[in-house]
Amino acid sequence: MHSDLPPGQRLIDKLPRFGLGKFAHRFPNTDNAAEIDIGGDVGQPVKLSIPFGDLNRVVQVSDFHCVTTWTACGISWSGFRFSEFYKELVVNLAQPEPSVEFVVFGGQDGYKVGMHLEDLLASDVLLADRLDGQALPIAHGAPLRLVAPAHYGYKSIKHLSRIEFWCKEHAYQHAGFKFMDHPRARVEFEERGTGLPGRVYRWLYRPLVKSTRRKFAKALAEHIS
Ligand SMILES: Nc1nc2c(c(=O)[nH]1)N[C@H]1C(S)=C(S)[C@@H](COP(=O)(O)O)O[C@H]1N2
Ligand SMILES: [Mo]
Repeated sequence: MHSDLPPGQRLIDKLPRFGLGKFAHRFPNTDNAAEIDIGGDVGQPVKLSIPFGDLNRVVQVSDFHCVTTWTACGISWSGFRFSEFYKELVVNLAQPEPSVEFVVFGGQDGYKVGMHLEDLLASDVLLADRLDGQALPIAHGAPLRLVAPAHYGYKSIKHLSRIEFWCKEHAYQHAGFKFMDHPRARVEFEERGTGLPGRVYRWLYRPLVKSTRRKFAKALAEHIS
């Protein structure tokens, strides 16, 4: 079963709370009703409330691949297809320019990441608000997160609060160093970052996994106590 993991990935048994160290101590506001701001090259900036009642709810079981080489298999998400969200809600309500190609996401914790619209329209890309049949926990991105299984986990933004649609590739402040981001970050092609071969990142990142997991778990335990 696990012999077909993507190149350089290793199986772990449970999805950990994870990310770049500086985000370990940042948490979403869970007091207010959750809304997503839509902006960029659009005719009408809008706020959309979660859950998106008009869209079809889908359940998807998929594997999750972190760029630091861990993979968690068979994660059960529930939410809305990004393609449907875009075509039904964004196009109708925000009226983006027809030539929109690039999307910048922002999280409540200050995290930002960009993706090509074409990659986001794949049928396995979700905006998820449930995990294992329960409301999405803080650990994994409450109130809403992106799930893009074909791309490294750093594209699957948690605590989503803002989406910008742009006609051209749009500069954004990546949370880490520039070499850590790849515009597509496809797992299949080991596009871990920009500038170095995919295999080199394995050796850079692998030693950091254990301590990062510990740091994120400890910060969450302190936050909820
Ligand atoms: N807002 C936000 N989204 C984020 C991160 C983060 O720190 N903040 N970390 C990214 C990274 S590197 C990974 S591997 C996944 C981890 O998701 P998990 O904590 O549910 O395992 O979230 C991604 N999305
Ligand atoms: Mo990651």
